[in-house]
Amino acid sequence: MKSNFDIDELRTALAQEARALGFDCIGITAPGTIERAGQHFLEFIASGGHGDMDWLAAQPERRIDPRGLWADVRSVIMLGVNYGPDQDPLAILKQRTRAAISVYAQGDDYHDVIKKRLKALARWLVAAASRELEPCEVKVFVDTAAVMEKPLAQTAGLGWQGKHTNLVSREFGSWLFLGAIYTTIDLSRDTAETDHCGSCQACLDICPTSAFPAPYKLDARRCISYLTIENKGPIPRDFRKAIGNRIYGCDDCLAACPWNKFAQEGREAKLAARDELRAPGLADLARLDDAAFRALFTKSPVKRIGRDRFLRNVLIAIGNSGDVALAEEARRLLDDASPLVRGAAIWALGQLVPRDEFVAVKIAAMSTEQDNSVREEWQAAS
Ligand code: B12
Ligand code: SF4
Repeated sequence: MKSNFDIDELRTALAQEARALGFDCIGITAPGTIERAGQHFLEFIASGGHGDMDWLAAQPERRIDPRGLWADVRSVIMLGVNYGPDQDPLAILKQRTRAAISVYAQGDDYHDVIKKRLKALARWLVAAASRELEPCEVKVFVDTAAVMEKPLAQTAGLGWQGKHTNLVSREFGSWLFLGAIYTTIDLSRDTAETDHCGSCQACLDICPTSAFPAPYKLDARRCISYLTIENKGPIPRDFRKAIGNRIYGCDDCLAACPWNKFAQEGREAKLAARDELRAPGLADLARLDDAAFRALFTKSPVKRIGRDRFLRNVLIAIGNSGDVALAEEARRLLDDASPLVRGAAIWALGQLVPRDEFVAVKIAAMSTEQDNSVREEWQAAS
């Protein structure tokens, strides 16, 4: 021991520093506290619930116990950033010619914003610990490695995993981004939070695609967040209508949670909704070329899916718009260079124009279409 500063004082100072850096909550847990969640994770992977997210299934030993990722970790510091919306996120779903982008993606990418803060806090910890107590090492994560952030946040006392599988906080409801710092120093632990869902199942009932086979279990393959963000191919036909105008992620189960009555608006300007992403018109989005797409979504997580997947999603929303005027956008995109976009344009057009008109377009297009997936889309649409 180098000074009178003890481990609890270090913890208190760490919490103050976290707050100053823009984190809204902090809790500390030990690496060996998520054994049951690890078991559930293995069951989830065995059932195939992760769909095409092979990265999620890879090296499970690293994910199910923090010591599998880093043998020297002694404490896990979990942090939350509130991104509570300033409007009802479900209101946009009624504006069918406009696009619904999920709350988390209307501002800057949280990975970038939070990672910078985690690094700053970790640097502070390394300096304070070695100055006052003993040297320590750190690693930071925000959805960037094999870390079970939600169960760790629960054992660190930040909230509990609700029936929609996300962490619910008494203070911030469903709207918390999570980040983690693993460290080699032994810090005092917080008490785990317990489940406060009770008999409520509002999140399960609202899900448009029935993605919950049971409370606390999500089949990611049915979740609109997966279908519009992670899924690289065409959107499976069974889910297209249910997607409505959601073009990037989904907030329905989060928004339905009654614990949101305690939620507050987020205080980080970088994560706040950009005006142009609150309710963009589908027609404008359908006209984005690659450069315009990149410009509109600079620093936004939406950029990650690229222009073609994005247009695929916009076309599904156009097909669901009920607005015949938008058929022109679909018709134009039948000639797009991307087969993914052409395939979604076929479906959209089929939803909006009369059958005889659609069949005439199909006959003309089939005479030149070379791509098998697009030809299949025409066939299925008849
Ligand atoms: C993969 C992933 C996804 C996938 C799968 C989602 C999922 N539920 O797993 C998809 C693409 C669908 C997704 C969507 C979303 N995601 Co996501 N995602 C992740 C990621 C990278 C890993 C999550 C994971 O480990 N999944 C694997 C499964 C097994 O975990 P699980 O569902 O939590 O499984 C638990 C339950 O099934 C339970 N369980 C199973 N059986 C049983 C039985 C009983 C009896 C009980 C009690 C429990 C139980 O135990 C399991 C382990 O805890 C994390 C970041 C990270 N590294 O942790 C972000 C993360 C979970 N996502 C996040 C967000 C914000 C979202 C979206 C809200 C985005 C959006 N608006 O579209 C949606 C929410 C959809 C939903 N209802 O979950 C945040 C959630 C923050 C929070 N407060 O919880 C995270 C933590 C990212 C972050 N750093 O902030 N996501
Ligand atoms: S994010 Fe939407 S689609 Fe996914 S589980 Fe929640 S309500 Fe269902």
